[in-house]
Amino acid sequence: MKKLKVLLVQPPISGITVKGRIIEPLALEILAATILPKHEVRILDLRIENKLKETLEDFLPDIVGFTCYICQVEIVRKLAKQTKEFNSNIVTLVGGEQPTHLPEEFNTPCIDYISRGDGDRTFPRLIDAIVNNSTIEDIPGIVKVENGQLVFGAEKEILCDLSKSPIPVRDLTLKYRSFYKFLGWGPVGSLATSRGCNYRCNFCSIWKIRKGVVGQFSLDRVIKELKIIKEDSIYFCEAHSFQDIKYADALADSIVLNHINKRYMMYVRSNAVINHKNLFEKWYKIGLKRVFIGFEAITDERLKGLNKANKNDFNERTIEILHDIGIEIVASFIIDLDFKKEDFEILKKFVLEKNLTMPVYNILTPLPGGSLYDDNIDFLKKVPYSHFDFNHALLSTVMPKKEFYQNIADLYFETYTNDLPKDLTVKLGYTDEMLKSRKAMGKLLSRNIELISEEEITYW
Ligand code: B12
Ligand code: SF4
Repeated sequence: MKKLKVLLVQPPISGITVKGRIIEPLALEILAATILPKHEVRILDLRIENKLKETLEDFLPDIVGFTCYICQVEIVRKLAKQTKEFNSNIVTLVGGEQPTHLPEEFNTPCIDYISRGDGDRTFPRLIDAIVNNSTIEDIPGIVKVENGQLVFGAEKEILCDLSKSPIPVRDLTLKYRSFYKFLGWGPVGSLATSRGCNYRCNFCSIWKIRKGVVGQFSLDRVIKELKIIKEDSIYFCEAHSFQDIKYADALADSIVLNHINKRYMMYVRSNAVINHKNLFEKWYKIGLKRVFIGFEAITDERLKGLNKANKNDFNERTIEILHDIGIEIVASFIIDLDFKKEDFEILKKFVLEKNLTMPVYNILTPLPGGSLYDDNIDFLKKVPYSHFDFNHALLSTVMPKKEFYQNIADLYFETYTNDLPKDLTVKLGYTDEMLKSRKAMGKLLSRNIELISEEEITYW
């Protein structure tokens, strides 16, 4: 079989406030693993080096594949166009979250194939089909773009048995790895212990895209990856890492047994913290120093409305427990479109009183796969994809738009420039320099929101 040159591309960062969060392109490293050494593969990370043209000239690929989230649709279409302009014989592919939801958005002459769902097993079959010029009809999730029409293959695959997923080829991102960082931690390596989520929050697309199925990687596999990853800091790339408590407990034991000394950050839910405090203490001892928690709201009524299956009391107690242990919390809150001045005030008071050190305020954003999106689809089609970054109010707000944004900007400013109690900063290991950069970050985040407001966008 002919050996092809395959270039896999991570698009540049779009939207705001994500500049300090660059995680290794796990999807591309996995895809590469499925076709190596049969074919030659390169990964181009455009978040770090803006060199599509140079790479095309230097590598002369036969195939170029792009991964794509919602806010990257326009940029990926543009990159595919540049690729075809360079050489129209290059076969272009796009896959990932957004093409899985809305393949029709990629129906352009610059794109040849769209991949929906997990690519672990389908990608090598697609490459074979391209080499052999054979039909894609029986390949799960593959869509061919043909004369302006989308020709669909078999139903997309959601991989449940993750033993079928190869280990990401991290050597392909060697030259970028020192740039992978996450909110002050870096360089950061990344891995997953699971895919999918058991919960059913109605604003979230994670469980929907995987049809509610959760898959778990074996403990051996995770330990193997931890040993492969050279970086001392690890980002667990998944919905949340304590879905299976027995597994999380056993993983902690294996980490100790294997003498792995790293520090970890992971997504968790507050009910896991409340119900398994001891496990968090155990994990803290082996390196868990930061968690991301979607608190979302601070009233039971709003939590119920989001189907979060959680209580505010849990959230409050979680903060106390984690701060007491010494684990930093990146706490995200949803700014609902019906927010009024008093809602902002109550939220600000809560964050300040609880001494949350890293709050994130996400504007409720309709995502494909969710009812808020479906109910407003005609209107949302007019909104640029680059604005789906959780920092733009895409639907109408109860407050006048400018005031709404100003309140978010004020929230960022005031909840980052506050002084924190000394005992807490000592527990969390914050140095004076870190405290200074926290304040600077708050000012920057606040200014970013003001800039969006000044753009005077009128969708509605
Ligand atoms: C890690 C992560 C990030 C990282 C970035 C990682 C990266 N490499 O870019 C950070 C934290 C920076 C981030 C930021 C954002 N993220 Co994010 N993120 C995730 C998370 C937690 C995991 C994604 C992941 O790596 N999965 C593991 C890989 C292996 O899976 P995968 O990407 O789906 O890839 C598989 C298939 O899709 C397919 N595939 C993927 N690409 C390709 C390409 C080809 C050619 C083929 C054939 C197949 C293929 O094969 C892969 C293997 O099976 C998910 C939530 C979740 N739990 O899934 C959200 C998620 C992907 N993010 C989301 C969003 C909205 C964002 C933001 C826009 C908003 C925000 N503020 O968070 C920003 C924008 C970033 C930007 N580039 O501008 C949404 C995407 C929704 C959508 N429809 O696109 C998700 C689903 C979360 C959600 N809220 O619903 N994110
Ligand atoms: S918001 Fe978190 S807990 Fe809720 S469904 Fe999404 S990933 Fe699961």
